[in-house]
Amino acid sequence: MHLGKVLLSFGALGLGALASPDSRGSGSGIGSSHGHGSSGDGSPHGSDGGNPDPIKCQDPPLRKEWRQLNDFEKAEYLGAVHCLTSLKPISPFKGVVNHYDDFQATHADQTPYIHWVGFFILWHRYFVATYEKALREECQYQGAQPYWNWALDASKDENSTAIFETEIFSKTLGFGGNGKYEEATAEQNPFNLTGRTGGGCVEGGAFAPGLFTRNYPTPDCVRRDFIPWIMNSFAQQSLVDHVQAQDDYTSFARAIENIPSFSEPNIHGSGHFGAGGVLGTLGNSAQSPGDPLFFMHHTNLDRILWGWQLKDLPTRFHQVGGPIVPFDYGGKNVTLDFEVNIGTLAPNVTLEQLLNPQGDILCYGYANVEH
Ligand SMILES: [Cu+2]
Repeated sequence: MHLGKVLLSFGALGLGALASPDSRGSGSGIGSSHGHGSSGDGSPHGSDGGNPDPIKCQDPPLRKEWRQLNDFEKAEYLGAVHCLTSLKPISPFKGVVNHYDDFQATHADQTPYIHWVGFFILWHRYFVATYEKALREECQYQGAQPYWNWALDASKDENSTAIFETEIFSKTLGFGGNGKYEEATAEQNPFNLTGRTGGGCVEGGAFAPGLFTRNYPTPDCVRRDFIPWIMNSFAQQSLVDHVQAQDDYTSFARAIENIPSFSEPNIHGSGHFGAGGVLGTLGNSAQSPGDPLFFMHHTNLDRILWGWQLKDLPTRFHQVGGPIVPFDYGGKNVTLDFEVNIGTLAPNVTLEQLLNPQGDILCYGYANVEH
């Protein structure tokens, strides 16, 4: 409960320190595009004349690595996530209590269709951007969605636990650490993963029991189940480099997910199974957004996509591929006009619209794609 007070006072400070008459970048961006056809929406420089087609994305928030944020910014972010849990739900799923739950339930609802498909990474780009928009527009968060670049922490020594000592897992101004060890049944651990160290409720941090509850599908704490060998081996920079060395979107999209097995590393699995393990929230493919760390992990994957796009923007603003149906690599491929939906969270958009983080739909950037 004390954390709430600290966050609140940081928040109050923020209004005075950060709000200025022209700091309304949040007014443009993905929100302003929802009123298709309405003109003059949200442009802070609407009357400068002469430009019949004003740029929609003004002052995009710039995403930073978690440890690039100062304590004030960290508290603002964690406070804004808490704020989402105080807002009414907008999705139709039974069990959702607040707006944070909407994100988890929407992901759970679509889990069978949005992984190991060509639009996996762009669906998640839209999902994270919509979460960022909610933080900014509904919770007065002034910053951008941060990310966790786990490659900075991955050790060559598989069994090292140093990665779990990194700042993001801080028990004071962070996401908290591991859960207490709990046995997993064979049914809970179908891949027979070894090296589990947790499984209980997250200890400390902003999302510990008493501070934060996930409600969907049934109320539970955020659970963590750190597995050092997965975290270290799946989060290596060499794997990121391999994914970013792919020549086209289709092979990029396939490389970032690799195969649904633990016999080969995949960077998407690093945060999910390194921090979520078997019993942790992040390790549950459907319910993983129930741990707020999900958004730090997926924003890093999005940064990796953006870094890859930057190597050839003229092509990579207009290229998609990969299966429509999971694993159907010989079947029908997605095209630029393929529509994705994130339920009631935001309107349907095409993959082409999602290729540009600063286009008609999305509005964000990265302060530094290298880190
Ligand atoms: Cu997902």
